[in-house]
Amino acid sequence: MQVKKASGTWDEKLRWEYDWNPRDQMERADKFINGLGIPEGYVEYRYCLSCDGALSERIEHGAYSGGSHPIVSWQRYEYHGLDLVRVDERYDTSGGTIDSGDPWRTLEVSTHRPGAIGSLLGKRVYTHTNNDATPDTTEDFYYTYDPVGNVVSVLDDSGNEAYHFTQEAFLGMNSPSMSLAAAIGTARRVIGSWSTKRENGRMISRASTTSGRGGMTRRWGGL
Ligand SMILES: [Ca+2]
Ligand SMILES: [Ca+2]
Repeated sequence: MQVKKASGTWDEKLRWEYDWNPRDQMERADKFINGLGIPEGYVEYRYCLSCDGALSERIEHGAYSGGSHPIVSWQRYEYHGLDLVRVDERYDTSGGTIDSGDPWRTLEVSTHRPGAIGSLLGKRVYTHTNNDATPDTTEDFYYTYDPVGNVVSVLDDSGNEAYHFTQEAFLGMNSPSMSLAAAIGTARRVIGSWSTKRENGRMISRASTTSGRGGMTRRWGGL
């Protein structure tokens, strides 16, 4: 993205660069700001060849500091078939920087209807506020669908409607404009890893390497 200055010349404010693997999957996205040659941050993506090529890890590197880009988030995705059933993250037991030797803890566990790509039925979300693997907050969400498979509402632990969705007759979602995953506080964890996808008029949520319509979370290219 470039911004025009009063002089009529253009300033580069934001630029993304992407690397792809031989299977056409994004391996890395670098974010550059203000025309600088060193990225502001970047994200690496790893894929599971034995899981239909699904995204398996997402590693986010923060701002350049002390000669490197420290890892600020390292997440792992686990599947049953094509359904994403669990998201874990690495954490440092003493609050230090995240590295490949750090242990895992669970962020989300999802349940799906049976089927090759089963609708999401429920999700348990764990929030961690300190440096151990014991969740400090646990929330459950349940998904309800209309007869053709669109998400209608998300219920909380008590059966109260936490979020409600309406659909246009032809595939579009009227509301809410914000993403479903963001609404339940999981956007930070799944940014860049999920997309909304519609198949035969049915909205599904799945890990994907392609951006989809609707925007259940931010799409590829976002930090
Ligand atoms: Ca560490
Ligand atoms: Ca804890």
